[in-house]
Amino acid sequence: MNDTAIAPSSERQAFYDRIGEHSLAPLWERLHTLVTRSPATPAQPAKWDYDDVVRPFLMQAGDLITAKEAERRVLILENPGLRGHTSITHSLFAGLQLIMPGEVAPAHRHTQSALRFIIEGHGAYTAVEGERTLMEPGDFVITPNWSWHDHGNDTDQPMVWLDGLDVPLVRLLDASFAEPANADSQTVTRPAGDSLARYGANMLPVDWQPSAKSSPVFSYPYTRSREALATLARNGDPDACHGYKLRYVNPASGGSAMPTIGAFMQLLPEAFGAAPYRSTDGTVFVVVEGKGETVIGDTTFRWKPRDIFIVPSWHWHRHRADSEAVLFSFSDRPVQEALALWREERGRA
Ligand code: 1HN
Repeated sequence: MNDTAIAPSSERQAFYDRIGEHSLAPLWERLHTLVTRSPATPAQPAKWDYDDVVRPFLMQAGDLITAKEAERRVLILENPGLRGHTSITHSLFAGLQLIMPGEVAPAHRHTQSALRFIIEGHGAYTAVEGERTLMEPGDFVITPNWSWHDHGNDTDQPMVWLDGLDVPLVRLLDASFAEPANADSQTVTRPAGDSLARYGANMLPVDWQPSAKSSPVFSYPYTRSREALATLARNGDPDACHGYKLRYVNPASGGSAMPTIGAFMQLLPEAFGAAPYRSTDGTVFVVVEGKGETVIGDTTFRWKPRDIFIVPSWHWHRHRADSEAVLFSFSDRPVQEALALWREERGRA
């Protein structure tokens, strides 16, 4: 596990060239980049300023192409260390999707799992398996893998949300299947709010057995998450690294809402300075409320509501809140936990 590669002698290089013609290669030239002492991701820390940079471009995209023509009008948040890979971390995709008034993003389904975190607009819908969910800023909405979904905006304002998908992970595993529906919009088969009442009231239908690994609740409204965090903040001390942090769960299993993506929401009290923290799951953060900064390695990223930033795997970082702040985040933590790979480390404040 040397850290430095030694240029091969011409005799060795000639050997590598000969074996290369037979689809063979010397592991000893590559071992040190594969089996590293700690994670060495090419992904870089980065921040996207929503109001001043991303939103204006998103609105320009709205003039260039319709949602129907694009199928999904999404600007990819591409990690500067992974250009051309359509990824924000090695395993995850993030993008911002715009639906203008009157538009529909046609129904389809795929083996990639998706989450939506609502950024702006009020009352456009995502339909999942025949049930529409109206979206408000701060809501967390899921589209489990292989579920039919379409989006529509019957309001008079643009609607924007963050899409988080396990697209790069599914690509790694060569397990992508997708299918368009035969109509743009799904027939509504269940009234809005049905799944939340059935599965999201800390109760489950008697005798119901889950048939999928994802949560039967499609929408986790911000009002509820925010209220829970506010109550926690009144009732006890914050965690030194996270403030008050909750994870979104599948009520049928206690696990993450979807098997491949974990999602979280945390409250940082006013003037809170977090202790340093790092973990192996590269994490995408969305600022919901408040202003502050996150120091990632040597770089300080100032943030405000609707900004998005990425902390790559195993990068020390610490959050500081000027005013009381709320951060949403997601990562591949459930995958790493299932495979016994996930690690974390806490530093001193
Ligand atoms: C997708 O199907 C959606 O359904 C959004 O809204 C973003 C990014 C990559 C691949 C598929 C959607 C996506 C996506």
